[in-house]
Amino acid sequence: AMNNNTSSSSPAPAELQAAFQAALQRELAQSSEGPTREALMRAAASACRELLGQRWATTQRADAARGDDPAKAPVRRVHYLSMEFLMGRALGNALAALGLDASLREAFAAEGQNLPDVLERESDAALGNGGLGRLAACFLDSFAELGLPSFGYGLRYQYGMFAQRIQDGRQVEVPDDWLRLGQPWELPRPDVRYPVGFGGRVEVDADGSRRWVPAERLVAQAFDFIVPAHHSERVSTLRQWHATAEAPIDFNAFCRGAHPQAAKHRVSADALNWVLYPDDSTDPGRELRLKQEAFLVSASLQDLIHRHLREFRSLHSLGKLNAIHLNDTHPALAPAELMRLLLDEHGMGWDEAWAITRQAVSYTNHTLMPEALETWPLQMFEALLPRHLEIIFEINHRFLEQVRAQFPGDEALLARVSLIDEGGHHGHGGERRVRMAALAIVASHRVNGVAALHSELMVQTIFADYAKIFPGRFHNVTNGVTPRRWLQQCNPALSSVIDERIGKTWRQDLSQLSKLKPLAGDTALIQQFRSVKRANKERLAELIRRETGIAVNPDSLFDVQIKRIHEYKRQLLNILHVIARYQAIVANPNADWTPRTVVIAGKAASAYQMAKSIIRLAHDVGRIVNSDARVGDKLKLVFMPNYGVSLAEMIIPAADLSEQISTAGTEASGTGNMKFSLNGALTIGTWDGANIEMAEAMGTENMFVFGLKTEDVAKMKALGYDPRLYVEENRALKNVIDAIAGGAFSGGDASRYRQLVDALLGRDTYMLMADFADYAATQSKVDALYKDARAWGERAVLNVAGMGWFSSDRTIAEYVERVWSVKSLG
Ligand code: DL6
Repeated sequence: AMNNNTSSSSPAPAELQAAFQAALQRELAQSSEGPTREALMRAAASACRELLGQRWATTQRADAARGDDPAKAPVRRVHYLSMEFLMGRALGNALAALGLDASLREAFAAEGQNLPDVLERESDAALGNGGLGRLAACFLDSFAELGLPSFGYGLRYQYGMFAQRIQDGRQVEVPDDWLRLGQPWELPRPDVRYPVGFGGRVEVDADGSRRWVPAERLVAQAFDFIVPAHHSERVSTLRQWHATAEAPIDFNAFCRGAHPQAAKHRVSADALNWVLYPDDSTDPGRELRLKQEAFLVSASLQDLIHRHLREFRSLHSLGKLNAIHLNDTHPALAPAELMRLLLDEHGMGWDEAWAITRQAVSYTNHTLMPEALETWPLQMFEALLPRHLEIIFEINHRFLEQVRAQFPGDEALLARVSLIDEGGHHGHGGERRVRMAALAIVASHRVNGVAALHSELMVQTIFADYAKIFPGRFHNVTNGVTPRRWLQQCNPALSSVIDERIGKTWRQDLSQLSKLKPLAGDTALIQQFRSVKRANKERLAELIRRETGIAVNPDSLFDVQIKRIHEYKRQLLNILHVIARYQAIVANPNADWTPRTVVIAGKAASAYQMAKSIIRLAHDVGRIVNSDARVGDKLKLVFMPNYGVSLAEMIIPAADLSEQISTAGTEASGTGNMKFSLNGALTIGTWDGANIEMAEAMGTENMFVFGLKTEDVAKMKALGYDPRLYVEENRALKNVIDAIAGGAFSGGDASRYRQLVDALLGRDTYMLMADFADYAATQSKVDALYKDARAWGERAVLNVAGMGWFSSDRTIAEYVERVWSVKSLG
């Protein structure tokens, strides 16, 4: 019903050509370099941006009228609040969506350039860390495709995710100055600006009403990034806030010659947009991070209220017509800020404001790692957001009253679920803290996890108490990925092969892929899959050579693990297997080895020493293995630097084997797992996250599943797990550990990996030792199947055929149905 499927009447190429030529002339007028690839890229982007701007205005007009028909249930506008959007490049996607690839290909050819080379000149918008940020980007694509009235809200970081360089095998972080050459995509909205306050105090007026008088005021300025649908003229918007100072210069101070003093507000505004926190488990500049979160939330909600008043002239319907979604707890201040705006700025009473807030807000949790649950020291929070703290206290008071009535006498429960951690225990030095997840849960009408197992564990572990208090509030919505970017664009050759067999509609309705299932045994189809894979592997081999100097054989099995480096994701288990294989090859070089190229890529949070040590080990092992003449093509280990969205688009279509090997119960969902399978890679994986649902969809026999299950992990830990026992009884594993510990890969330096080895033999939190034997045995099954090209190819087809359910279009349709629609309010 939402799908406003005006059949894509793409603009006449002549009109686009004119816009492109005009933009190119502007580019050329600004530079003496001639029509470089950069100039062509920027000219194409700016021509597309004009068209998208027109579509944006049309979409907004249509959405504003969405409440007009009293006969229909009103459609709610979704506001997706996220500190991260990992967009990658936009030009290729825009051209595909607008149906303009062919005409621009010609325009570029006229300038002596080909399309892929021009597209490559765009820098990635890497305003996210990993899965959570990329999921948000896939969601924007689906918002547009489904015609959902929506805004994504984020921050316009000056520096996105750091660029990763490798020096002497070690990660070095360099700033990612992605705005350096300007941003051809963004549409500045100078008329859309809101004040955002920090600090100060709360004043009580004569009538008893409370008013916040902030000490510092910034101005949030909107920049829009427009995301096109592929099968309609709808667009979705990513609105990113940029901070400026309300008074950028203290002129008196300047005239006195006190320049730093004069620039104080400006510097503080700049800091807000300065960098994306590489948040994977580091302890960020806490206060600045809190300010960033508050800034995103306040500007976005003021924008929502402003738009709602313009469209409906009253706030009473705000909850019914707007959904506010929290992408993890980073924007969890939203309910407190919405309450403040409704109470203090718009004079609403508590009960109505709270009802509206609860109707509007919903929250997704993305990780079970307890250390990742955000809390803020109460003192810091109060200093920055005094009025918000008052409101949180009041929410908490009312909530605890309700719990007390529901579970009389359970004081321990009250302490556990309170929005305030009273600090009466170890950790955090006994200080009081505000629990953001608690606020998000209490203020939401729906809370969801991102895969079936994760959602189940969420209510059994971290949120068990809340699930008891609010049965019915917790749901699952399994993640998905956009098939436009992750198949159509990144793998045009495979897309054509699929088109030939089942038509093109899978781009809009991925469930169509199941039509491939009966064709899985088709020799010609298997052959086509194989030759596409082979071409993609050649392209990747060439890139590997360029980036690392390592020559790899495209006929070898490409075994790939790409994702953030984290202990729970177990890149180390992968490396241990590489070492074991290396030792076995050296011991028996003439055995019938299946040649393998193991590719690892990913960034480590800058303060995460263990993750950095794993990167270094990958390089140390790679250096020895790759240069050993006894090994040759039988085994290579490649670490590709600077993993990001664009690199993923190159690597995934070339993978034979996808490594999804997290300890069971630790990976909330995974989304890379879906992208690989969609591109015809087979998965070696644990019974974790969305791997489980993928295996069930394609048939478990079509995935290489190994290792402990979640219950086994829990049981073994309860009984007292001793990793040394596994090492003692497994000769191959012992040799691997001994080699690392003895300095075999570190030039005899036995100290380099001491910590790493100690962690494995001591606590082994993620149970690599327990899973090693089954992992290695399962890798041998992979070798055997790969030798049988036909059997392997058949499974590759079955993998693709089984992925129909994992489109982000399906995910978003479920959010609409169960979380965001008026209906879901019950
Ligand atoms: O839901 C998206 C993505 C999942 O697929 C990954 O399994 C999960 O690790 C990731 N979580 C994060 C950490 N977020 N926080 N906070 O990125 O979310």
